Amino acid sequence: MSIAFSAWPAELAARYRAKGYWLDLPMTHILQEQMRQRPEAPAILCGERSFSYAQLDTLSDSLAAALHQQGLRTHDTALVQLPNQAEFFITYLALLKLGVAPVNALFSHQRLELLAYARQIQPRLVIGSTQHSLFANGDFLNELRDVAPSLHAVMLEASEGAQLPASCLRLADCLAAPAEGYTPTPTSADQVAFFQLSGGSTGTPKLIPRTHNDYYYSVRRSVEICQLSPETRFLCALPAGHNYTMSSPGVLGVFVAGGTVIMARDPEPLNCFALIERHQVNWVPLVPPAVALWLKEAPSHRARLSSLKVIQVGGANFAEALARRVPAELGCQLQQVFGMAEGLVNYTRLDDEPERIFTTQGCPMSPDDEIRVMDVDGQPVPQGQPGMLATRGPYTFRGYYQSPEHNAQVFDAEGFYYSGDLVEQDAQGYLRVVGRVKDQINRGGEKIAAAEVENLLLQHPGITHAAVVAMPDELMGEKSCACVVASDSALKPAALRKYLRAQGVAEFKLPDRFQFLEQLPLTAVGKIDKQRLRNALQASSSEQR
Ligand code: AMP
Ligand code: DBH
Repeated sequence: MSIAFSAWPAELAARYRAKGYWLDLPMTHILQEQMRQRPEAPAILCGERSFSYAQLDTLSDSLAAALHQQGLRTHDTALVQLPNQAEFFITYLALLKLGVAPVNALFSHQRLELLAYARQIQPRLVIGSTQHSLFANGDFLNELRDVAPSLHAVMLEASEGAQLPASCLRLADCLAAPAEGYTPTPTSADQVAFFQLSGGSTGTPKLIPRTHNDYYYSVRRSVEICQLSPETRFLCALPAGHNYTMSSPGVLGVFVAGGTVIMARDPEPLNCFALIERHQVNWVPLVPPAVALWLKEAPSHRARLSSLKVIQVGGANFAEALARRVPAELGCQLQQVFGMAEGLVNYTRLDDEPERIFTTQGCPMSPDDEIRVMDVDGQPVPQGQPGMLATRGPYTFRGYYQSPEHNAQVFDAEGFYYSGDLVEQDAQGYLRVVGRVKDQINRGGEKIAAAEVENLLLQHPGITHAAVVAMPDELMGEKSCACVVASDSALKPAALRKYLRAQGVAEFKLPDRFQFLEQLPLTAVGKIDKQRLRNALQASSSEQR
């Protein structure tokens, strides 16, 4: 049975088809096209290994065939957690061919995140890496099998001949298996191709069903705007599964254009500079803190960066002062990107005036992206005034997976999604992100749902109240502070961090600071007054300067 999701109303779907946005082709078409146009061109460079498009096709066929032999079928789901390596994309393509919809967990995710995803999708397959502590032995697999009993497991080995947990296949063996006669069976183009991850603002991490039609359109339109070509040499240094890295225009955009992706394990500048020089990289997406680090290191390495044409920056608020330094100090163009895994992506255009590029986060990529900027009473604000962003369009989702209550809160009756961002829109349609109403911390592009961390803290017997809020940070933009009322006066931050780690939450969600208080300030209606907490933290951080 196909995966249930909130589809677009027929009238809008018809419009998106009529305008050529939705092609009714599964995303496996991307690889088919390159097999026709340039099978021998290099698609991925990963360490000392190089993979042509033809090799991506063969390897993903092999993996799909091996998984089919294990009993996996169209409309099944999978939980995938792989590091930034070619195998991530080979696996993604194999699962598209097989019609198995994955959740691509970030490599930084831990036990709680993976279990939350597994509970929601009931996967029949997990693909992990023994490099990750969760899969270093079989304990976590057993735990996953309690949630999803008919689970097959495939592991990427950290090193050749490494010990695998019991009852796992080796990914390397699956990739080496012959796949003669294998015929792909992707899900149909109007069905779920995979799940994206939401940054979230609730207790449980939410999943975003993305269909072939909507996602493939978002990638093709991004390729047009970003003018990718077979000459594109793209550095993949942000987490590969992130929506930005994958689709804006992302690695999939490079595959659509027939260019080359160079894998980096993370955005650390010196390693990236070496890759840029060695492989003549000309395009790289980054988050703001990475740009700050690159700007710091660049002066002594300018010559190594001479191939760069465009640095994209998105994921979190990018200070105008830093934006202005990019062209002069990194020697390339800046593109600002404001996107979300839920859909809507805004870009500054490559031929925009520099002022526009430095001071806005771009405008919607599709002519059929509908944008409303609303006040708290549900009325549109005058142009140029800040308000809540609401949007719908040909690649913006219509509901989180299995979350009717949350969906009722973030969608209006016309199907507009309220992203929780405060924006201003100018007369040309360009957006500036000026704030946020969702209860989230944006730690340099990594999103933390306050409620998720608060729930974990409140499970500690020594904590009576907890409120997690953002505090300003020079490098990360924001860091997280947990304001807690403790019944145990001997409780220390180190013990609380250890407690959270033991619960199995991703490291980036651990509060950067703990503030012990006698009581939490309350609003008139008796809710925790987070604004007052934030103001107090802001005041104390500026005192420290
Ligand atoms: P996610 O839900 O994890 O996909 O994160 C999307 C959110 O990241 C958006 O709703 C914004 O809050 C934030 N974001 C993305 N790009 C930018 C940007 N260029 N400037 C400010 N915030 C951004
Ligand atoms: O932060 C994001 O989620 C994001 C940023 C830029 C995104 O999803 C995107 C571009 O597609």
